Amino acid sequence: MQKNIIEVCFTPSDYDYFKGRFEIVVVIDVLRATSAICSAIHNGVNSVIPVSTIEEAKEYQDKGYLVGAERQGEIVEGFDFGNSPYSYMKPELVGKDVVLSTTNGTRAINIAKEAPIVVIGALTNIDFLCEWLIKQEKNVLCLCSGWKDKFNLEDTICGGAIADILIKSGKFTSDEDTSVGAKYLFQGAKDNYFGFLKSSSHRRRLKRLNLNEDIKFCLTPNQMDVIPILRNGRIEKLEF
Ligand code: 3SL
Repeated sequence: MQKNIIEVCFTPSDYDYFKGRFEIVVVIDVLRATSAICSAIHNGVNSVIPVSTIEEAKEYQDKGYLVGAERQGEIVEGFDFGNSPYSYMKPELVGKDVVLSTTNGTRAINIAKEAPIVVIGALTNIDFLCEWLIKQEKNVLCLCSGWKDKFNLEDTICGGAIADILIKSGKFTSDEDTSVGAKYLFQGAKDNYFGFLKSSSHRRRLKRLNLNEDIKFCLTPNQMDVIPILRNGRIEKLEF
């Protein structure tokens, strides 16, 4: 039996080295963009429109959309909310199309948007997502959003976890050292993500901003059976 490929790309700036070989790209920004998007879609937001720049976000706001915008971990002044998963659990957002711009996550989604299938991955939906990925019988790339084109631990660990689960299914294999390294990091972190990531740069950054509850939420696996998928520039719920 021919196995499918699963690889991990550490940063958006490395994406050019991988792109074109994978039918499915899983974009990951554990802290916090893709965790927030999973929350939004799981809690009934109709769609999330990911935009890369504050200017685009502003244009949508002028058209009357609800818009979340985050830079450096903080809500950008003048916008409705930022990037906390809790902001997207509100009854008033149910059924709405919401726009989101974040430092790295929405940018990574837009970098991957030409791939045949783009889905959103986080620890919060990991098992459900992997179960679906295994059934697709397609090559999968985990694109880590990183931090400003640099490597980060939390996205890499999540990519390593996805690679580990897919390879253990017997239907996938990987070849790149990025994927091997991501799996090793996942192995070291899996019993205590919170402790393992204590000294990671973004965990420290969010802690300084008193966002510990967000961190705990984003590092708690399997809270939602949802797969957000990008279609025509909008992220919506994949229905089965
Ligand atoms: O970089 C991003 O897209 C964000 O997830 C960063 S933050 O967690 O909102 O600070």
